Amino acid sequence: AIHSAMFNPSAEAMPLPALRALQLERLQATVARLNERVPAYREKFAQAGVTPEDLRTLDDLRRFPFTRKSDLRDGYPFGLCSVPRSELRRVHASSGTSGKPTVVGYDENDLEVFSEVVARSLHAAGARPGMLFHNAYGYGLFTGGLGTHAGGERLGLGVIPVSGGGTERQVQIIEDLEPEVIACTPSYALVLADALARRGHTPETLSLKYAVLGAEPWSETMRQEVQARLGVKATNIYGLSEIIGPGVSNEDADEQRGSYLWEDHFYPEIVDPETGEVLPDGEYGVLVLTSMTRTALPLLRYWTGDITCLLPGENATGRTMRRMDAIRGRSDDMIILRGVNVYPTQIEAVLAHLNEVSPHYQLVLSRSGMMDELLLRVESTRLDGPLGHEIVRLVKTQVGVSIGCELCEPGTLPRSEGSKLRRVVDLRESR
Ligand code: ADP
Ligand code: K
Repeated sequence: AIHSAMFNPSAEAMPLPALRALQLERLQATVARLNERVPAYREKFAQAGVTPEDLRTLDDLRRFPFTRKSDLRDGYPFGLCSVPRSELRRVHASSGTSGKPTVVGYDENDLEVFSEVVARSLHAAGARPGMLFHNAYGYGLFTGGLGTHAGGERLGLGVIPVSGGGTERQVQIIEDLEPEVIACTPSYALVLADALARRGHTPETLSLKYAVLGAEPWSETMRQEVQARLGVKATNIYGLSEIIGPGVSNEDADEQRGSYLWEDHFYPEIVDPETGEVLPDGEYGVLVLTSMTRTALPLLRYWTGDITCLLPGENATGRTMRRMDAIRGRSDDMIILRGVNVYPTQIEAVLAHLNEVSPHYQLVLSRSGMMDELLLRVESTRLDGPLGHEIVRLVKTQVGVSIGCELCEPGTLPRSEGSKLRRVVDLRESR
C-alpha cells in the first residue's frame, strides 16, 4: 500500500471489520435521527412497519424503505431537512421531474463532509497540494462548481473558479496560468481539446496532468481520447446533489478501474431495478445510497436510478473501500445532456402551454462530433419556423438546455400501444 497516495489513509484504508462496525453505528444514528426529526420519514417507517430498533445488522437495512426523488419533490423545498432552516449554510438545486427543482440544504457539518470527500476524490485523481486546479464545472445552483471548489481548497490546491462555458477564455487561462489539474464534464474536455489543438497545442505543450471528469456517463474510448489529446490521466468522479454532489466516488489515477466509493460517509447497495431486492457485489442493478454523516439532509436508501455494480476484490491502492463500475445507464427516463439532467416531463410542461402543438412528441438523442444533441420532434398543426424557434427558446429558458426542434405533421409520431411509450430514442453509440 502506498499511503501517500491517499488524502485520508486512516479512513480510506480502514480495516474492513472497523469499517463495517462504523457503518452500522452511523446507519443506526441516521435512522434514529430521521425518525425523531423528519415527520415524512417517521410516516414512511410506520408504513413499512419498521422502527429504528429493527436495524441491528447491516443486512437489516434492506427492511427499510427507499427514498426517491419524488419524496424530495413532495417535501419541496425543505420538507426532508432535519435541521432548522437557520442552520443551513448553503443550498443547491437539481432538476426535478416536474420542472420544479429539488432543493438540497447543507449545514456546517455537511459542508465539512462535502469538502472532505471531494479532497479525497481529487487526491485519488492525482492532484497534490500546491497544484493549480482549473475548475470548469458550472458554479451556481448546480453542485459541481462550488463542491469541487471547496474540496480543492481543502486539499491545498490553488483553485481557479473558471466555471463552464466561454471556451476561448478557458483556453487563455490554461495557456497563461498553466494549471496541472482540470475538472469538467468529459464531453467538455473534448471541446477544450479541440480548441487547444486549434491554438497549436499538443499534449507536450500543455501543463495539464490530471483531468477529473463526471456529471454524465462516458466511455473508455472517451477516456483514451481525452488522455491522448490533453496529455492527462483522466479519472471518473461520480456524485449527485441529493447525496452530497460530486465526490461520492472517484477513480484512482494509477489504477483507473472503478471509482472508490467513500463508504464511511455513503453506504452503497445495488438493487434489482424491478423488485428492489438487494443484489450481491459484482451484479449490476440500481445504485442506492444512504448518506450516513449528513446532518441537514441525510437520506435513507436513496434510489439514484443509476445502473452500476460494486466491484469486489483486491486492489493495489491499499484502500479497503469498494469501487463502483462506470454508470451503464439509468433505470428511469432521465436524460443527461451535456451534464445537465433533463426529464421528458420538463419538456412536456413547456409544450403544454402551446396551443398549436399536440401532446405527441419524441426526444432523439444523438452525437454530433464531441457533444450530445437533443432533438425534440413534436406534432403540430402549424409547421413554420417561428414556432420551432419559440419552442427552442422556451426550453432553453425554462429547462436550461439547448435543443433542436422539428415540427411534424399530425399523426406521424409513434403512439402508445398499451405499454409505456418510449419517448426517448437514444442514437448515441453505446458508451
Ligand atoms: P451532478 O452535480 O453530479 O451532476 P446532479 O444531481 O445534477 O449532480 O446529477 C446527478 C446525476 O448525474 C447522477 O445521478 C448520474 O445520473 C449523473 N452522473 C453524475 N456523475 C456521473 C458520472 N461520473 N458518470 C455517469 N453519470 C454521472
Ligand atoms: K448530472
